[in-house]
Amino acid sequence: MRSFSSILVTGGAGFIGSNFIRHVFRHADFSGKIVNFDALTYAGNAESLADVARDFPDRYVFVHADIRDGEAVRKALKEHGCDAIIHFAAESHVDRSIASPDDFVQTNIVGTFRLLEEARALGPRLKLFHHVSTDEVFGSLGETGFFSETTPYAPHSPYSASKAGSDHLVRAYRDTYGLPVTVTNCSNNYGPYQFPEKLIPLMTLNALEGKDLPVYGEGLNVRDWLHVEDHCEAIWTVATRARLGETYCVGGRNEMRNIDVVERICALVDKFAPPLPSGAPRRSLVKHVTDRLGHDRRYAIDCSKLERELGWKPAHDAASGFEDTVRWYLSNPEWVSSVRTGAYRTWIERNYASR
Ligand code: NAD
Ligand code: TDX
Repeated sequence: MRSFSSILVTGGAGFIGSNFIRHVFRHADFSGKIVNFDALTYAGNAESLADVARDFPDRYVFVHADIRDGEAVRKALKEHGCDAIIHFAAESHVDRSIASPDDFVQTNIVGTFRLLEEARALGPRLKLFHHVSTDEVFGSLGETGFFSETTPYAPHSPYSASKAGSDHLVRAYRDTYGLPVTVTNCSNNYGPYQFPEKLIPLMTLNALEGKDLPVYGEGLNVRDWLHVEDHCEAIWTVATRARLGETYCVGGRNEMRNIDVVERICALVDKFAPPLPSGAPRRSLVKHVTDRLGHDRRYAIDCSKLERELGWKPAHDAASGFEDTVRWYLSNPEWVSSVRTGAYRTWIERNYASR
């Protein structure tokens, strides 16, 4: 088992990164330090880790900086004696990549390159560079079959193409310079602290507020939903136990059509929130809208390598996972309003100015 004394986590103020940092502090066998290195884009919310900052003041550090800034990366690695990097930072929303691909190329490809260069400069001090990637690099499935570690790359959106580029760079640094890398390619995550542009929090909050629920096309596209805590445990398992150089696919064995996800959310919001003024069930808010350009039809992951070799299994079932998630968004209006208004930027300055 690999152990680390100080981990640089990039993108730790985002959805999965913040859940990961909390998971490692609260549930993993880890006594070291975590340096959360995040540029706080619209998707980064340092408030998502307020409890961690409070409970682990000597072991949690926040660095407000950009992965494209090599000097800032170098300084953070040196100052905090990091011996591992776990790389989440990315532009992550497919629709934004279609409207405006520039930042995706800059952060996901150029930013990953910059980080790899700084990782390489650490030499033997670096025990691990773990790269967090997506199943979208494999393209789209038909009615049957699954993505696995041997599926050829065929990305369709600027987002997935930029993630594919970053995956190739990471593996090139392994093959060329012997960088100690591991990679995970994961399916759609759900859970607390997800920015409400993604399907599940967007539909939950729109349903709560009686707004339209914009389902792309017929809503028949399929995603394989994985609870974010199961993903975090998978990353920790791979980071600490996988053979260096390996890739693992991570999925929830939980395929659902988008329309069924939205209807499930509507039923849960009807159950836990006050009724709409009209008394109509929330599913009446569903509005079929123009389809996403190049919309991948189906994603599904065969995660048997991870199950077989490292004994990981998703612990959350969809029924309770979806219910807990919807209830979390209904019970955290302050978090929702802070990510929507950008108030967290004031919060970070207030809370971290002196660190
Ligand atoms: P997110 O958009 O919620 O968070 C991204 C974080 O990265 C934010 O805190 C943002 O401030 C930070 N960031 C962006 N650009 C940066 C830069 N140039 N320098 C430093 N920080 C920067 O994303 P997420 O959903 O948490 O995804 C995390 C990772 O997991 C990404 O690499 C994504 O591709 C991958 N992934 C996500 C999913 C999913 O369902 N959300 C599934 C598979 C893989
Ligand atoms: O308003 C919407 N209406 C809708 O029908 C939105 C936001 C989405 N959708 C559909 C598009 C997808 O088929 O729902 C599905 C899920 O959409 P997103 O939440 O945008 O996720 P997706 O595009 O599948 O990508 C996600 O999973 C893989 C993450 O955003 C990526 O970062 C990750 O790599």
